[in-house]
Amino acid sequence: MDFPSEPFRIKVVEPIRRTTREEREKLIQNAGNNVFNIPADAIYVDLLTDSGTSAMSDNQWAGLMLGDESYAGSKNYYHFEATVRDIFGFEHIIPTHQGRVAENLLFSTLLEKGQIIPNNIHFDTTRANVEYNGGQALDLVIDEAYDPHLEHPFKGNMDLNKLERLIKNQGRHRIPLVMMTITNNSGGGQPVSMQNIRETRQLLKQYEIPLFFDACRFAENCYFIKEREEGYQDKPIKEIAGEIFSHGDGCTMSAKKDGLVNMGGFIGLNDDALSEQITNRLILIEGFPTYGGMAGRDMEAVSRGLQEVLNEDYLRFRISQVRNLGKMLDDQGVPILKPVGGHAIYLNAREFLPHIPQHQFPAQALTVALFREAGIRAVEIGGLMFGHKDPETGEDVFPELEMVRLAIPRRVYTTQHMVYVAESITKLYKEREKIKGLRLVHESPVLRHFTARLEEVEG
Ligand code: P71
Repeated sequence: MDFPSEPFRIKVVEPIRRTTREEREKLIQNAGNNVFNIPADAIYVDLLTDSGTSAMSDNQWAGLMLGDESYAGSKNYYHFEATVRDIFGFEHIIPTHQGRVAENLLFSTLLEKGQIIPNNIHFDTTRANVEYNGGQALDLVIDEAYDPHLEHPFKGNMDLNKLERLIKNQGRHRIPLVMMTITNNSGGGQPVSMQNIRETRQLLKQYEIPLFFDACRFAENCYFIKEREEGYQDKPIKEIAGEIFSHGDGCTMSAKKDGLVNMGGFIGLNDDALSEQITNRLILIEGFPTYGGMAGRDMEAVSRGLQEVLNEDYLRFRISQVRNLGKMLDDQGVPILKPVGGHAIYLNAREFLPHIPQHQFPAQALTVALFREAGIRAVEIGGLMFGHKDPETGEDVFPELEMVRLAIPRRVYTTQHMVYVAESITKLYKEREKIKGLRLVHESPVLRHFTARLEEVEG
């Protein structure tokens, strides 16, 4: 197994606490069997998200001290703008405090009611921003993405036949832009190939439809291209990134992922008129154009983080750490989504807990068991997150997949932590029939998984 060791050493430590099983029983009881309600300091290994949870480098921390908090024209903005332009190549760089604001600004400015935004798979906040602005968010990823057992090197690819059919049926005026999420988070952190990006670009060019990237995990996507796509083995990551974005008209980015920071984001784009419109709205809802929603020091940390994330030793370690956790689980027969993506492992809860019917939330039951047994926090991506009542029949509708996502924060946990996670899950798998299903006792009308309360079903 390719097991590159950490390309960093530890200068500052943050203690994490082991709780007793008794404590965890009480905590999960009080939390209504919902891990969102557990105080973070009672978690041993927190795999809830890889977003905003990165460890910054000494270089980034040093950058914070150089924060220029001038309202207008902060020197950190110019550094940020130059760095983003250097990597992404876009003419206009509009800072925002996180990704969803970039999406909000883009779609509230450009989308007209009844228009369609295709994507490989929209992330939740992208979909919500499209729909809130009266648009329709369509997922056009290749069919292979929906088979959790199928090994495919670029499961995030856009299905070009579906896209062309859509454009022909709807006409190009109903599609103000096409998005591509790299890597495709909602499909398991799967990469998109350069060939697919190029072909999508060529197709859209014929119809004069702009292409935008949701670039949150762009560096991880570049690493997969380097590893898996013919002709890229000897190219530096930055060059691969440059090629990707040269095919686009713009991007939205949550720097909380591959920006290696705890808060930050931006829009990059080439269209002067659109940039001006977005900037006017930015001033209304986020801030002056040279800071968006960020402090000067935050922009400095993003600039430095974006340079560090291109480092190949870092990316090799990062991608391997996630992959090796997957391998340790797979070797023990634990059912996971394959191939392993860039930022997370997904446990297949239906196969893990075949004795729990879907209406008893097997993925949530597994999430709860993981905390109770090992103090590990994951997130349910299944019936609790996506299930709903059909408005016409009143019947429960459940999603195809019941998954538990273990998202790995960047540069935070050591290999030994990953061994702990793998061993804990393997132990749980061996005793899986002891895990019981759950029943909802409280739910809110929207985004119920954040606040839901559940109880164990007896027997
Ligand atoms: C993740 C997140 C963070 C998250 C956001 C909302 C609910 C639960 C968790 C955020 C993304 C993302 C992609 C592809 C845009 C955003 C929003 N992901 N696009 O996976 O993955 O960025 O959080 O900075 O607003 O845990 P933002």
